Amino acid sequence: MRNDYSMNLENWEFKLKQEDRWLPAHVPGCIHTDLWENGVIPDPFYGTNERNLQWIDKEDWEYKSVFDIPEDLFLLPQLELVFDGLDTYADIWLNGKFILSVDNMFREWRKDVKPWLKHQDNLLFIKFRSPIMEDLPKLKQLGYSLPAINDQSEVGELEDQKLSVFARKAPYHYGWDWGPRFVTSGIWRNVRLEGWSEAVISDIHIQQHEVSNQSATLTAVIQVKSDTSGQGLIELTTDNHAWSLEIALEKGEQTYELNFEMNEPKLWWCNGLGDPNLYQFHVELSKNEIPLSHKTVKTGLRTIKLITDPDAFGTSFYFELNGVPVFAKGANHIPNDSFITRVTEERYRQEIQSAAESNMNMLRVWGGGVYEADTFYNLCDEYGIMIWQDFMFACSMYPGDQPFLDSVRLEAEDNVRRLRNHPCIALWCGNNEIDMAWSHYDEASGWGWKQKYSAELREKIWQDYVALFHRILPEVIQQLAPEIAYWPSSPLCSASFDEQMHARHTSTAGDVHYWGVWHTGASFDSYRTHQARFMSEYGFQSFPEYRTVQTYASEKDMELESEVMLAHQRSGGGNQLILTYMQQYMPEAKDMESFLYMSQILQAEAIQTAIESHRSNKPFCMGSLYWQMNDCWPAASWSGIDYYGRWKALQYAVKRSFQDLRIVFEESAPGKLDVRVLSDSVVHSKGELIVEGYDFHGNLMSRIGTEVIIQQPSVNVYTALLAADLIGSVQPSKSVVIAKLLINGEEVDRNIHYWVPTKDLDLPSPVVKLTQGQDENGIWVRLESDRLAKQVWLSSESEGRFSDNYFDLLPAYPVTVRFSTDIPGSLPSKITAHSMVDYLKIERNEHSLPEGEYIDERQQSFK
Ligand code: BMA
Repeated sequence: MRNDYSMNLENWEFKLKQEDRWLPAHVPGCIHTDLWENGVIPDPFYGTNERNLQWIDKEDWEYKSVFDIPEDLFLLPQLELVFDGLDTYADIWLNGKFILSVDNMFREWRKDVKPWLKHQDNLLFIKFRSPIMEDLPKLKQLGYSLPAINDQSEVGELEDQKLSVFARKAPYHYGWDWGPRFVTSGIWRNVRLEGWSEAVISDIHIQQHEVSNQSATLTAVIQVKSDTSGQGLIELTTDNHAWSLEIALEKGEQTYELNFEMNEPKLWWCNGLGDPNLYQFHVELSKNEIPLSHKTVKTGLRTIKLITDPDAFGTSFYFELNGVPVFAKGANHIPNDSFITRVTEERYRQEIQSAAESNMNMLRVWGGGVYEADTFYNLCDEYGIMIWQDFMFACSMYPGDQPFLDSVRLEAEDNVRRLRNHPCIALWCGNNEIDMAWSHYDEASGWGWKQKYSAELREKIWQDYVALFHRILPEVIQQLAPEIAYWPSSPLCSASFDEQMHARHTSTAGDVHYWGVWHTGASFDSYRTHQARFMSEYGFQSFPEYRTVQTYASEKDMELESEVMLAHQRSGGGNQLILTYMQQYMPEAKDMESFLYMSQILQAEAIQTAIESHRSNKPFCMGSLYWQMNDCWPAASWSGIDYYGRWKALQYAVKRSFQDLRIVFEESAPGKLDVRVLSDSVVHSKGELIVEGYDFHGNLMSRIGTEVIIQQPSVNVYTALLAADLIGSVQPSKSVVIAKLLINGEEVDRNIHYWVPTKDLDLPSPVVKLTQGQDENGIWVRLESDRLAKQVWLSSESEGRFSDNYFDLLPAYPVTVRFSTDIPGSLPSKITAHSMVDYLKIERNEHSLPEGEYIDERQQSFK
């Protein structure tokens, strides 16, 4: 007979409280997806369906499972029901006996249920109370409302009653400026029955004291639950190493510490710096040579520090991994779905793989979503993506009553304990943008929240804030994961109130969210002038591609300001901002599909400017995380990857701009060009930089080249190159500068500079030849053009991504890209190409073709 054993509960059904009919349910899942799967409600994402589904969160919902217990599990003396996540307010009965009441989506719950279980026909019954009805009285009782700017209470027909702040529940469920309002209820993580006898290992924490290439000094902190006493033995193994510890088992819960050392460990490195080596630590507990329990944890050995020390510019803000300062390259991650339980391992993998492919080394799990699934962090460990982990608080002030504070402490403990063995965790951060929004130490700053309250209330709300983010959360980190830094809020100039008082507006310390571009309409050039020690947010919106829009809008809705399109654009004024910026930078698009394409090019140009200027400012700036990596539904948003995992133009631009070696241009004055090579590479190498001027027909006007010693953070290769020397008498609107970097004769980067904004380019109509083939590495596509083809967009009917896309194709530089698909065995049925001229409103010059011509060689040869 096994002595520790668990089984997931299955066969779930659900119903509306006041109805009799039970329907099949999915666990993990939620009420919205269950209703949808049973045909009770339509696709919540389609059209304006969201509006008609707001009744769901005002109701109580019931779930039940009838289950038998296999004999060997049933006979174990200890049987516990474990709930990994319940959303959110629920009472639970087992075989008619009330066993548990829960009130925090982010907690794990465990209940000893041995006395009430039967061998067969057990009934677990969970009643979810409406989160709206539950929290309305709390608002009334508080007597004043708390700010929660993204809580779309009016969509939920609650007028201005912002309830999200009372619930320990994913903030984005209540709506956000990129997402709909679906306040779900349900069993969102596994429910299982766990049994054991004598003793069981309940938790292992591999504490890392000192880690270097030479050795690692570690402690395995092992938690054991026991209903027996006596001599026990703990054995720890990894690779070919083994350690053991004799213990005195005692009844109850005990913690044992096994100190050990490893010589020449293989360290965990982030993407770009080395391999993300992982170790499996296996722990076995036995008594009198009889094994009682075993457990395995996977971790990587590394040190990650946040360095905030005075330096020549102010106070540093950077991550140091294994002693190496790292420029953080990445994005902000939001939940991948409004109904988070639909996110499969494949979807997580696709996101994290995309991050790694885009040369990122960090993602920020932003505080308005959820503490992510284990799978997410496993993948980040595996791909070397460091995680800036927010606690789940964003853009709101929160209540400070004792039950709320206690609940948060327990939630923090559960999640820090769950995640602390993941080497990817680089930082714990208290919240998103709350400190800045309230701005306690600067009367004139902030979002106008504090001014709405009396002096007394103002002080109370601030003290409630201090209790959460400056006392409870750092205490939990100190207690459970002391080797990881805690940062109270993002953005923030300093964790110290004293320093905050004096340095509120500084950008020479702390992290910054720069939204001058976008929210306040500043030009893309402002990215160059607004620098920070660490840029943890900045962003620019775009629309997803046409086929994504088609999943929520019908042909008649395909207008920017149609009701349906507006329902999928949650940033007030978002469309207007896109239009205004488009007028400034892009040529006019001829129709809706063209507009979507153009919006993506616009976004890519904005973020490329930002990334390359942040990197150019290294080491003053040591991080660049744009807003936002992904989407939770198909919509207009700041994402680089849409809801269906489709890479927008942005994602390809990011991939290029985040390369370890990157050529950047800057016009120091009109017609004067600087060319620089940025490097995050740990190896210093020698290369050759070649700069060429071309007209749009591929005629070479100039070529210069020089040897470069590539070093971190950058080398200025050319200063103030004159347009006249590079392009001769060709008009700036018809010419281009190309710079390429060769190492050992191999091209490692190529970048393009135009002298005028994209909207002023005199684009020719190209004839592009497409050749497609397949070899042992998969599918390739080769493109050649007789003239400049601007922003060539390759698309394929089957899902997948190209090694490069949305690039400029010049006659002198044919391009070969590869296509890869996430669906094994699937081949792209047809790859098509388009470029900017196809989407323009203005008539093209009469001597050229009205649109680009794309000759598919493969198709021709088949004719
Ligand atoms: C940032 C984020 C989000 C928001 C985004 C776009 O400040 O923290 O709250 O979605 O801006 O407005």
